[in-house]
Amino acid sequence: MGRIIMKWGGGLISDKSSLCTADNERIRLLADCVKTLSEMGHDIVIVHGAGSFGHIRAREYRLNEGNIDGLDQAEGINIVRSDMDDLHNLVIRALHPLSVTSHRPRDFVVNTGPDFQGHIERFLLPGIHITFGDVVDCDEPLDFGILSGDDLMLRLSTELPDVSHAIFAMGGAPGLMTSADSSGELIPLWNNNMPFSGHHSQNVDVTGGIFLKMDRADVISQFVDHVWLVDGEHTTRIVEIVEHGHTIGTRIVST
Ligand code: IP8
Repeated sequence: MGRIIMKWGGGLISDKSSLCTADNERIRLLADCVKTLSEMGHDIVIVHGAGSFGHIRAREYRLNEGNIDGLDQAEGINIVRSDMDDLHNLVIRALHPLSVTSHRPRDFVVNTGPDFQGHIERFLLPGIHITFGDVVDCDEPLDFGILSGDDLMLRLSTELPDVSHAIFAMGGAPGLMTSADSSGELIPLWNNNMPFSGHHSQNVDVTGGIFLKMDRADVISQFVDHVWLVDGEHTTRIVEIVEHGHTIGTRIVST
């Protein structure tokens, strides 16, 4: 059974416009989906985003820019880390009675972006592992920064052995769309030569939104057979990918 690396988008599991508001029902449904996949015998890594538990305050304290002279950001680092712990604990609780191994990036990662330093082997023990986008320490002069869950997806999907699926579960759309308005159609198969429509709320997100995600998904598709962007509100679609190899969503293929 292959290893499944799964991202639960922050906008899917929280209300992005309202500080620290989790969507417990969606978390429960995603957790049930993981239980199903685990019963099928898969090793699973869950990476969850930050949503309104991370982006709003990280922007307020400009944590994505690193250490800024004259600005007291220590309080912001503590608040965002503690809020991320709250969201993380909600996710872990929903996964009960599965036993999960949690990896807080701040405990094993230095630096941000796709080349962050950190031992990915810790995700190799059989079973279910879970991690998330976080505030991590960085080399001077930055001192700290924001590691996106999408960069964790990239490293975990390309460096762990036997990865059969990398699945990005998002909210708000069935997959990648030709246009953001109501005339938009789902793009069922996508490679990085093809256009797509995406909106990055630069006023909210401190990481790269859909453009970062598609960039990372494209790299992953060079290593992993099944790379998908799906509507995480329909968790049966995730199971369909694993059981049947197809569903309603966007499959990302390498060029
Ligand atoms: O939502 C961002 O992670 P992402 C992490 O996966 C924080 O991009 C703390 C804003």
